[in-house]
Amino acid sequence: MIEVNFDGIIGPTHNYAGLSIGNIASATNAGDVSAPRLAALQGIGKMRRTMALGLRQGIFLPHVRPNTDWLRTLGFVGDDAEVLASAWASDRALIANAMSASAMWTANAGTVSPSSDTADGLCHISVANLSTMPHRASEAAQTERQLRLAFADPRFFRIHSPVPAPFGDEGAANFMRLTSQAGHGAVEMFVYGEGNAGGFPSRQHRTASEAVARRHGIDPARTLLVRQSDAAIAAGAFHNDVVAVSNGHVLFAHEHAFANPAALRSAVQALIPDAVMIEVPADRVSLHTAIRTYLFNSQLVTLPDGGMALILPAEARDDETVWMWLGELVACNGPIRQLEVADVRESMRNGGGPACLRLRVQVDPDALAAIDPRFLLDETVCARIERVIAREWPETIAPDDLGDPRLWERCTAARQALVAALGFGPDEI
Ligand code: SUG
Repeated sequence: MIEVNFDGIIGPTHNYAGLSIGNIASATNAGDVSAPRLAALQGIGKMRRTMALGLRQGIFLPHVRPNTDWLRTLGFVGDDAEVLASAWASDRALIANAMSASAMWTANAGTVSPSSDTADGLCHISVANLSTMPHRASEAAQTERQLRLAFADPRFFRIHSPVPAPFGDEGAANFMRLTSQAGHGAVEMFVYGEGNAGGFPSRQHRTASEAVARRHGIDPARTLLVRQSDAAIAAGAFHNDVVAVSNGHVLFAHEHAFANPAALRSAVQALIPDAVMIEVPADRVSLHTAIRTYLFNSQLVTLPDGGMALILPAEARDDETVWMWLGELVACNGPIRQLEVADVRESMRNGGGPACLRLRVQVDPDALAAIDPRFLLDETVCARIERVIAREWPETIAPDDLGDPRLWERCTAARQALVAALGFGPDEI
């Protein structure tokens, strides 16, 4: 199987509106001036890094923003400019929601079960409903459109519409998968939360996780439902991928990521006896530091030579305790051999690290050939995207700019330029 990482291109409306309760970075940076052009170029820079490591890279496009269709469902009428002006006059928060670039975090686009795990041998993808936050819930329709376009071939792929609200489903950010090196198969782990923790909502509901596993046709004997610890949610781990990441036979997690880590360990060992579980103890890296630096929101990837690398946010390198721990990790001759640092600070400031920005899809060569090639990246396409971003994306967005008709027009035109540059028709995506 070949793993393709599909990153969301960071859209021209990237801004700091503080929309996500329980996401400490989003709350802390609310009201700051954002830098959409820099943000998007940082995102492309990370994609270039993964390609340079010999990995396959894909893209998803920014959604239509401002999202006038969504505002129309709230009763605003007229042409786009009228809809936006009346929404701004009525409730600025609605415009903040309609301008959010949050579709960039494609780890929340959907949950992917590769064909080797499913009863019918197809790769199943469930679109996430993201029902907990309004700005994220409005993503599902456009996400579904892109997924159905990219993975249209029914010989290999099956796309499922979102699980109905209010069963919150946040996609692959709360999903992990382990595979045995010694041929013991795979295990899919669905991580959910219960109720409120420290005043923050748990966004992934157990019912939604169970529904996704059922729809994908995963063998119940190889499915684990894992409860996230309340302590992690209360400390700001609004998604499991803020405190844990898996790849191949390796699970890398914070000591306090799960409600019952001992039970998880023995369940994994029973199914994947050669699994390696690397747990970072709280007395080396506190939960608070792990969440501030996004140590675990790194991409754990298998390199072409079989070794594993962690693609970490720069914030993890900038913290002495985290960097020291990582130095020991790579020195100990375990499966993780290489550290790669990616600067995605603009995304980080809204709570999105390297792992949030990508959706992993594992495919065999035939299924890879069946993916719409416009969603796959190479150096030439990268350069083309960078030129569009450099020319069209706003340099900055301050909170009051969100009500400026010139910004609305500019962002609409910027996305249209990207859509055309990538070979999509104006209404195709
Ligand atoms: O849903 N931030 C996103 C960050 C998502 C990170 N994804 C993963 N962990 N996989 C969220 O909280 C902030 C938007 C704002 O405040 O304007 C935001 O939506």
